[in-house]
Amino acid sequence: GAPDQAPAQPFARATPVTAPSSAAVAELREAILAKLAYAIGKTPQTARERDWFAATALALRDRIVDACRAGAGQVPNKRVYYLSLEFLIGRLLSDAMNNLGLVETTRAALRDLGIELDSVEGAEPDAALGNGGLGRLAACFIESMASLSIPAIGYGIRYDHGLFRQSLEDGWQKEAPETWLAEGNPWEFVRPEATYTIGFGGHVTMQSVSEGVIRRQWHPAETVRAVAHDVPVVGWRGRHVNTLRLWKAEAETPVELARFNGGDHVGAVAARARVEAISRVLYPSDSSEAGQELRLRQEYFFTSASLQDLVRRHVGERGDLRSLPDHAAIQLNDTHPAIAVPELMRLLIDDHGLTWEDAWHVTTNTLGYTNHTLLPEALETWSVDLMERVLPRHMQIIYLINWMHLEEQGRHGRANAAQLASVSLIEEANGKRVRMGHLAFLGARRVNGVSALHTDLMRSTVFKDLHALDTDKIVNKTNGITFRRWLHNCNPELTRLAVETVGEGVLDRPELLTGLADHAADAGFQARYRAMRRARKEALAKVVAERTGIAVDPESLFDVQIKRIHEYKRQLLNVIETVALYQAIKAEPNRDWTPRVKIFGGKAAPSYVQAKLIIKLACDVARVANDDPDVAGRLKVVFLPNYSVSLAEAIIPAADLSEQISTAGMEASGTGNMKLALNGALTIGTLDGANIEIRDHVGPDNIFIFGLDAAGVQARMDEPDYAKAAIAASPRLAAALDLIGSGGFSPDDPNRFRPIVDSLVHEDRYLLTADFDDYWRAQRAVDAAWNDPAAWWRKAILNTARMAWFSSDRSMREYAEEIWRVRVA
Ligand code: T68
Repeated sequence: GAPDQAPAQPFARATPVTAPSSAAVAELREAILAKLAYAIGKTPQTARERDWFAATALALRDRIVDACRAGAGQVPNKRVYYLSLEFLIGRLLSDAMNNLGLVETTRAALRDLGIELDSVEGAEPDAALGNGGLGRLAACFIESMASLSIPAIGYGIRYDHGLFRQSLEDGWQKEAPETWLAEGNPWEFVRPEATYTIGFGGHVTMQSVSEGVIRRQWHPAETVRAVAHDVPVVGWRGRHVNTLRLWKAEAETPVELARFNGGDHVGAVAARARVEAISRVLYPSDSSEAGQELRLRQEYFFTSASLQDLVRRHVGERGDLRSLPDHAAIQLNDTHPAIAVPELMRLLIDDHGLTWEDAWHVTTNTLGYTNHTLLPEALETWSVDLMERVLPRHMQIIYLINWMHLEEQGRHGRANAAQLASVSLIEEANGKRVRMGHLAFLGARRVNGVSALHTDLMRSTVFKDLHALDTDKIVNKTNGITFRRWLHNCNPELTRLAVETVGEGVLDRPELLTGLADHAADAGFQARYRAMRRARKEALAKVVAERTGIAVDPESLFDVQIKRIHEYKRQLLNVIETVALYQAIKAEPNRDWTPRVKIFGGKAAPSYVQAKLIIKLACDVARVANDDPDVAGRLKVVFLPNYSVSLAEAIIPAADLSEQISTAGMEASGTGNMKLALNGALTIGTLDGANIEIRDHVGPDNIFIFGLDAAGVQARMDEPDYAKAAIAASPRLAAALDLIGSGGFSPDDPNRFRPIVDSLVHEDRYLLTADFDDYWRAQRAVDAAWNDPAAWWRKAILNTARMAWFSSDRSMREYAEEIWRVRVA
């Protein structure tokens, strides 16, 4: 397989239940052989796994094109355009095979050729064009829209290098470039005819065209071409195909020939390197400010290309741009494409001659904005100086939008200075900056949060004053996950069990999973459910051994925390509890401890020093605990390097316990929480994000909730010295912190983890100390529950049975009805 990627699914798929016809197998086999010969230029004797993958992907792509052509010709009444700087799509082969109903056909066709499907699947690199939840959500949504036959185009950037490859050197995170395109991408179609010019910098001229009408024209100093690369996305049962259109930046002039001929070989391509840097690498920072000029250029680049593309399509199909809101819904995934507000205004007014009023009506009836965070450090702002330099015409439009917006406040008698300052697009506190969240809010018809709690907090905190101006604008759209990938493909055994128990209809209608609840207490059914989990744990144990050299026992409870490393997600709370457990076991080695394997996975932003130190701590604790004979057989700690979508597919079906322990009010939703609960892991979690809705669905007896709620967090933060008080009140926490702070896990550098302990004692912004004792209590409740297997597996089955609502099909239906106003069949 590709280096550092998860092995492919080692089990037979659940669908279709019937064996493929030999004619279909022969036809696909010949198609794959033809691709291998004529598109790859290899023979079966010279082909590597990667070549077989490419040939298989190309053969399947033909089938997708056929499915696409079946529906071609009609112009849909309305299209959804989903603009996202990130699409964390992972591998596509199993998606394509499964949705086309060709898994077993492909397996048999390859087997005829002496090739195993699993190894072909393992040769596909992950498309890691995203950081974490936000990018993965976009990938789930694009698949669900295709499955629901919602006509949609996803727009993003075709990064040469996706999220960095993480390795651990002596426990320290090291980053290396990710190279998913090194051997080409068989899924994509290059569309040079869909190329647009994107400008940067320069100046704006004014020209009086008639009495009172002034035309402004932007004259950029620099331009770059955006070239479309299309990846077809086939929906469930091949009914519908949508497009993911990713833009690549190309210089207008590949080489300055005179300079090159004059001997300046590097200078001759310097300008090219500068503009093509726009689509070179994905920014690796999540939920924190990137704040670089290149990032602003990326945002404008893909937003402008996408809007030019959809405007051209609308003009071609309908003529008049004033009808755009009837035929297009544009969704902004976070504020990264928020520059769409002034860019659409500019295109409509400057390029297409609409009046300001008409353009504003079109804009505010076409755009929707999804917010994914309320953390102050993650709210995007750009300095006015930078915006004026890079996008001078857009800055003029933003000022005019703001002026009209503030004028209107005055007319409604809401003109007090504090109110105006809070709703203004310009933040004046530390140098003038444009608030991109406010800009997106004003430009959108609907603004949504991603869980019930998060949406409530939007209304009561960051967007409080804007919300008061239009109380219908903010709506909730709780996140979802695509069950095709996160149940059917990644857990074929559980899927087969579900199909055999409640019927094949469950593949189309996840609500039928509720039928499993009738069998939750049945010993025979529990045995089959446990066998599924056992098989997946054995497979994961192999991966762990290969990647880390650590031997883990599949009999143990697999306790999993997989997500980006961030202080608010509180991996540190989990590590400290691990230390306390280690101390407790050593103190009383003969108690009946529940054997546990703590599994961590996740990347830290390369510049996030504290997050990297937390990874190092987890690895140091792992080394000490895993070598200590006193805790052998009771506690193992694993940090799996290079967490990715494909690794998640291997971990999630093998998890017994899902750690969702963010400080209440800080995790907008979470989506890994949904994937793990669907696969039957029990959640230990706070009342944060979608955990609350998960509890409501699975039932409070089938989840382990602990800690302060969002209101409790707010109140506690106002208490003086809350952390010192909590540590003083908890001998267990104090002892764990002492051991960490005094070098118990870092004898080579006893002060290594002082900064971690100090940050808890003196500040503890994420309330670890406040929640520690209740977390410990909840973990011991988990131990007790594990020791009653019949009760444990009943809870696990009830989790699977009751998670259907968290399908991204449900999310997409809600967006379609309430935000986009498109009909879903
Ligand atoms: C996540 N956000 C939320 N951001 O943290 C998570 N940010 O609660 C939620 O479930 C998920 O979005 C989907 O709604 C992110 O993943 C980023 O990755 C990100 C990337 C760049 C800049 C800022």
